[in-house]
Amino acid sequence: MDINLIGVPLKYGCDRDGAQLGPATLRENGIIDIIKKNGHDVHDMGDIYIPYVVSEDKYKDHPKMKYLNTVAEVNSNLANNVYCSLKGQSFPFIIGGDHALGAGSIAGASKFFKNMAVIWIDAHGDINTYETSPSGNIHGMPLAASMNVGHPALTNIYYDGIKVIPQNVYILGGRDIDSGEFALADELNLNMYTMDIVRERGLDNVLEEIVEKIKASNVDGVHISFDIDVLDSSLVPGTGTPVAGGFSIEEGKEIFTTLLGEKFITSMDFVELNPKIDNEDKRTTKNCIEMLEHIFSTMHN
Ligand code: DIR
Ligand code: MN
Ligand code: MN
Ligand code: MN
Repeated sequence: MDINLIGVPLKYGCDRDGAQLGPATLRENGIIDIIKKNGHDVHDMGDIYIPYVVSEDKYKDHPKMKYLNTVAEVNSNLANNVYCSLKGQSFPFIIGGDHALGAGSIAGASKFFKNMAVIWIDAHGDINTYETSPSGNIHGMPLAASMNVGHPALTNIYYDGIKVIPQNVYILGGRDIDSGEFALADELNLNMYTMDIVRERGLDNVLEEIVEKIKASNVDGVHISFDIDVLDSSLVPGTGTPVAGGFSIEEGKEIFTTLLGEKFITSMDFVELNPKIDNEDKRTTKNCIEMLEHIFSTMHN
């Protein structure tokens, strides 16, 4: 595979210092070599520029969304990088940074594809709006925005309006979903596979159903957005919002073995590593690297 690595050292979407260090930490720990040694061609596009904003200004643009205009602008620049990568026949692999960047990745990919699917792998739904968000953090809103739900500053990133239709959205691993998010998932009839459902039906069965549904839909691109907090909190203390009851490393690997094995994945995010709050043993970074080794060894050449 020809891979464009795109760093997005964003922290304004989670409002937590340290999330901006994700791309540098993954590069320091060898992500480029991991991609290369698995037979891929990699082009490190560097980091998307993140303007500096003082925390006193976080509500300057909107009373219920932190750093709104900055997050929107960064996403627009990311979107164009993703679009250009796909135009150049490269696979955009986006490393965060917080999950607000998902809106930019999806905007860029959706401009390239006629009809795309998104697999959102996360302990959270990320389908809040400023009206339902308990935090005001935009990293809890990108998937709603991509479906054209929420504030225009977010739904009109890169180009106006809907980026992915709700029937092409798959949410996997959710176990800390806000009440407004459940209401929206219901209203839009989203394909939501919460951790309760995964435990009840089995991960392999759930993955198989997602694959079958995607194959039966006429999508021409599939984006994976992987929030590392979908892994169990004991494995990822170095993420902003760890949640118990998550996937093991083996289960995380199984997800990618199945999904990447289908050869329909066309872009991917890997987000929410916060090296600043990791354990002394650097457990979160190590587990991220182990996941990345698996991802790039599973991805076809
Ligand atoms: C929470 C946390 N639902 C919020 N979201 C996170 O602030 O909207 N998403 N951490 O990954
Ligand atoms: Mn190349
Ligand atoms: Mn997330
Ligand atoms: Mn999350």
